[in-house]
Amino acid sequence: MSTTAQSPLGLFATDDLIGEEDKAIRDTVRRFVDDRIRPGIADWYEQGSFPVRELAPELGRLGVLGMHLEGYGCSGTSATAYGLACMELEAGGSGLRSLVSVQGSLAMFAIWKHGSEEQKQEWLPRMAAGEAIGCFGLTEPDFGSNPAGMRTRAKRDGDDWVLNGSKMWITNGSVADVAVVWAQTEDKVRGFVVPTDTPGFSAPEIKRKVSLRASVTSELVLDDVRLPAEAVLPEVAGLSGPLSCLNEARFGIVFGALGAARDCLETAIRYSREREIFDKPLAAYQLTQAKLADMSLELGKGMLLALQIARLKDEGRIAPEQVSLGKLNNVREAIAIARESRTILGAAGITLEHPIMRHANNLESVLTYEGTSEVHQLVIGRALTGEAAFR
Ligand code: TGC
Ligand code: FAD
Repeated sequence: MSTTAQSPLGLFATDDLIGEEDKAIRDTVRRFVDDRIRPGIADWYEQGSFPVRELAPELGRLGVLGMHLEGYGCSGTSATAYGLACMELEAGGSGLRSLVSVQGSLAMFAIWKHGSEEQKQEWLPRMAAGEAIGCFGLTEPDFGSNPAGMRTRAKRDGDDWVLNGSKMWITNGSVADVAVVWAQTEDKVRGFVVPTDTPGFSAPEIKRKVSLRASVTSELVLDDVRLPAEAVLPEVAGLSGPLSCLNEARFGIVFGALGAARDCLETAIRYSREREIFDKPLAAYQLTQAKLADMSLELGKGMLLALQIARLKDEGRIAPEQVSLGKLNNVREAIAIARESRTILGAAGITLEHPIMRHANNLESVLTYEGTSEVHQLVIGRALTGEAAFR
């Protein structure tokens, strides 16, 4: 007997936990992704290109750039709305969510939280509108998980600062107008607002990626980059500066990864109902249903976790290790869902005709950036035991 099919998240009734305003924002972002991203994403992925300059003003008009920040042209939405928007963006592609995360949660947040009033006035309204693109340079070739070891140096020369060093794997680097660069000074790590047309700054693009192909990833080279005294972010010194920004971006990924997973699972369900194997739909076999049931469980549990983390964030009482719980679980489960969904499509699953393999490959980057799974396990381990086991 066949009955009406429900969506995986419909089964969990998670919409009941979301306010009307947040749902309306989510639905608007979903429509944008359907109209503007889905038609082109497979080609962009295949070509290894992403029209960041073209998309940024459209994302600005959509209101998602720095959407959870207050003032300076930002929308000032709830954290929940921001998370839900990330989910819809990543259902289109992790590269799209990355663009929005790096712009809003890393580059804009760094200036919004730690910048001077002049820095905020100069950059935030244009960045919220997508007229200026930002990037965030923390990782270096030899220091990813351990940014405390960074070699990029900022030295005083009179009133000026002079920066030397390099950053690696920087999203939006080659297309950015402004880079927030973290550098070691005589005493502490400080953040610098670097216009990318400053002499000595260059950002060669990293090619031959097989993950996040529809996303710009770059090296940043700082060769005697001279900046005025006002370029430093005045409100923070020490590693807590960049790490505070990572909390924001990691929060978006807690939801974002579920968007990619949902897209894979919905594709697998649709395909299994259409594909006839041994004279009946693939969906009518118990083995298929076991896979679909298990994947739906993980998607729904991930969503409940994400909504709880968003609730804590909206109430202003979220701790970094709680964000780690969500990032670790939801990215890990999203990859598992992508791989299992692919099996349901058989050979058809390996092409760009379907989004699954693209999502699966992208999620490998998502597992690594914004803190690897191992880093998040260690953050949670420290919270549980009181022992820091990073070193
Ligand atoms: P540790 O001694 O633990 O802390 C140093 C200082 O930072 C403070 N802190 C935090 N502050 C805010 N938020 C957090 N999550 C924080 N974690 C630590 C801490 O209180 C301390 O402050 P203070 O005032 O006492 O100095 O630092 P550690 O050197 O032992 O490192 C800890 C560790 C390993 C967890 C940290 O280094 C880490 O998270 N590593 C991973 C690096 C990472 O995630 N990089 C991401 C780069 S950006 C990116 O990937 C963008 S991808 C594009 C996209 O998002 O789409
Ligand atoms: P490593 O730190 O060398 O880690 C290698 C392995 O060792 C990992 O499995 C790791 O978990 C493990 N490991 C590390 N420490 C421990 C330990 N204590 N115990 C056990 N295992 C450990 N960075 C930015 O600053 N800005 C960006 O915009 C940005 N965008 C990115 C975009 C993409 C597509 C990618 C792939 C990366 C991006 N990154 C960015 C960099 C990203 O944050 C780093 O790749 C990440 O932090 C891991 O650093 P790493 O690659 O050097 O790996």
